[in-house]
Amino acid sequence: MAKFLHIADIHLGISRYRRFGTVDRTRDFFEAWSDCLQRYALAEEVDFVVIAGDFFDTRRVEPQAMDHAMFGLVKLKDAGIPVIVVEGNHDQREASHQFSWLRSLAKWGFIKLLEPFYEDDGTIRFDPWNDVTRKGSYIDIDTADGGFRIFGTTWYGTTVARQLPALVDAIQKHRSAERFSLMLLHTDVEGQLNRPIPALPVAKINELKSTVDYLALGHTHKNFEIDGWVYNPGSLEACNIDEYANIRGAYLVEVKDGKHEARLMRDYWQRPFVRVRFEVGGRTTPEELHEALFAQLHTEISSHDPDQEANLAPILEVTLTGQLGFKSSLLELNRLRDEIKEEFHPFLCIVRDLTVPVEYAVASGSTEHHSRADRERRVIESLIARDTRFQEYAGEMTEMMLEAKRLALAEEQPEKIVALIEQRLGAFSTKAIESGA
Ligand SMILES: [Mn+2]
Repeated sequence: MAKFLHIADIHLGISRYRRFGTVDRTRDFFEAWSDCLQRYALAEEVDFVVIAGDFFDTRRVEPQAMDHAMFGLVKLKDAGIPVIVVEGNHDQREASHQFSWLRSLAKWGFIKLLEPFYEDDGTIRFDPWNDVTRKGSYIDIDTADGGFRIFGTTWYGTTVARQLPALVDAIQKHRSAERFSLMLLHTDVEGQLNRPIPALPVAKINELKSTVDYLALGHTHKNFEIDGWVYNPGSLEACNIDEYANIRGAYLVEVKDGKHEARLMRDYWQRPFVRVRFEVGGRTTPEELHEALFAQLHTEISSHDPDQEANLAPILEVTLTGQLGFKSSLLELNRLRDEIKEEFHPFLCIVRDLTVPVEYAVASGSTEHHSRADRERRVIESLIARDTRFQEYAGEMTEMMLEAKRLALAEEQPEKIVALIEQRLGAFSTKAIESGA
């Protein structure tokens, strides 16, 4: 029986803006990567490891992130376990550059970076791995229990559906009936997301089915599996708070007589996460709220002993909901957070305020008759309308803010979001000038 490990979205060197505020979580991503390898690659003595994109969080890799990467790659090399990698959107080389850290790691013999090549007329070409140039689009791995042929791709973004037929053609030319075939692809898949961005339709993926035995996906930071041949493990660690709710892990895959069995392994180190919801309703003073909140925290969570291992300290997220019984300016969130930290010693404390201030009670109205999106729109619009400078454009500005939020959720570049806001604000001020305001 042959065995391999399929991981994706390791995000080593996670960049500052995703580090949960002031706390540096870079090391957490290293711990997850290192522990996962120890348990499921080295201890399991797999024949190879595949990484389906986003090994690094950024294409400009920081020294610390490279150090973290090499710690694992050296161990795998010493154990004779090949590592096959494709680029993701986070670590893709710049189009105008010949060099990338992934290419360098391939050149130095620590990974096999697979990528398609292109003829002068734009036709896609799959070349076999060349051990001298250390380049290739597909590679053969032979194990005591049969051979594998692994095909690599690159990040296509929203053009993936259009690129797929050419990829299918190119791969079909190199299919080997005797070998178990794997393809590595970094893409979102339709129906697996809860955000409105373009993704690859399942019908398109099925065009690969006759050529590929195991489609190893990356990109979506939650686990899913389609029809017993398409697998997405999810990110190894949570890149943001919302990902804690997702099931994520690493696939340990066994192959025998052309049949495979993939198991999602989740029992490796990850930063513990604790979520508490507190309903503020009815408390008419900050002191009352404080007392009730701490009473609830004491029943729901235990304090982390600061002398104990730091790796066990959780991220603690406290969400305040409901209608505030006093002015929102009296709710001192930073002080609340500091006091929770003092008392419970979490690794990081996040206080989310979803309360409706007493002075805006009208805006939310009878909440149960409206969808969440509806309420959000109404609350934002009424907040904007309170400022007489923007009153007239409250509707348009609300749309702009919701659009900016949507782009942020789709992980668009901050520059793009700023450009959108500038452009829309420009349109408002032009209108304001025309109307003599
Ligand atoms: Mn990713």
